Amino acid sequence: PALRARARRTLALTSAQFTERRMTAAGAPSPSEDFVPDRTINDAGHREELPGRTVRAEGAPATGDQTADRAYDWLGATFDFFETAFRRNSIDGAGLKMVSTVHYGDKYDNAFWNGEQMVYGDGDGTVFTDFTGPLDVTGHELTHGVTQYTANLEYYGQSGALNESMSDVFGSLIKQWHLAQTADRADWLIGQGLLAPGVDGVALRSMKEPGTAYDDPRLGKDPQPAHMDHYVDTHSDNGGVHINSGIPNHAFYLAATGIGGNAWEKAGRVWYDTLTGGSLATDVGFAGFAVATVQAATRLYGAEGVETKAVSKAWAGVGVPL
Ligand code: ASN
Ligand code: ZN
Repeated sequence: PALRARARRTLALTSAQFTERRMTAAGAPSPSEDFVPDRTINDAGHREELPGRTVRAEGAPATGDQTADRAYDWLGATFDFFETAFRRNSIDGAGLKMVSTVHYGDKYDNAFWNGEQMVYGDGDGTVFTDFTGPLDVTGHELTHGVTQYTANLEYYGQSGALNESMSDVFGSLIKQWHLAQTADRADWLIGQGLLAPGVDGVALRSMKEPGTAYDDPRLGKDPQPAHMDHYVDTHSDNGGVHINSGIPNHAFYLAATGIGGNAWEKAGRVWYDTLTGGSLATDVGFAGFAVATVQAATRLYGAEGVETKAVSKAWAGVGVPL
């Protein structure tokens, strides 16, 4: 634990972040203790049974299985991100144990949050590689947990697409934070490195240019719209949750790049406050969510703040009315 705390100190708040923290948390006692993750990595041994056999508990040495050890490291990075950026203590904000199962199923082509834990397939090796590979995939799945404990966005239609978008937004922010990339330098891809060699594509999704991540006979073409003019009305995929998430994803990209700097500091704070602030209905649509982000930005930066204006402009840019 001592080693771990020291290591995490190297990612301590910048003085600007610290000042902002003190201002936003004025009156509240300044937190004196670090939060500590409690991770468990299980191995399903290529069967579809959960939770599988525990191969690494918190603080235990590396297993030697790159997949299990990556899952452990990416859970740690995601935990550290939520702590550092938003002073959130784990998925539920109250130190929830983080459980993951790796080697789930036979050539299983997905990763998911099942309401209690994260689960990773190995990929079939021809279309997808190991789902523990990209940090933002872990960030995406873990953020489904954060959403479940906060706005609990219903997983259908627009609220479902917002649920998906929250996972992409914070998944991307975790990667940007880990790489110390500003909004203009980030690739804004989700799952870069997950497509196997030979697949015609760069990632699962692009927040910068939704609809351009892949175009391959085995996968089809990336179906994501970047604007309400191209909203996809469908009953499949829970009413297009992984499709229409391109619209709020692109709105976040526009807000973050419009503001500039580190995306997690301002745009990320606005989205985080919106997600966790308790004002959203579980079946909120894009328009209701957009209004809530402008309200959150107004509380943080004022109605005339450049940040608030960038948020409003971002929603206009994807055709969502305020
Ligand atoms: N990887 C997908 C996701 O988290 C799995 C799913 O659709 N349940 O959205
Ligand atoms: Zn998801």
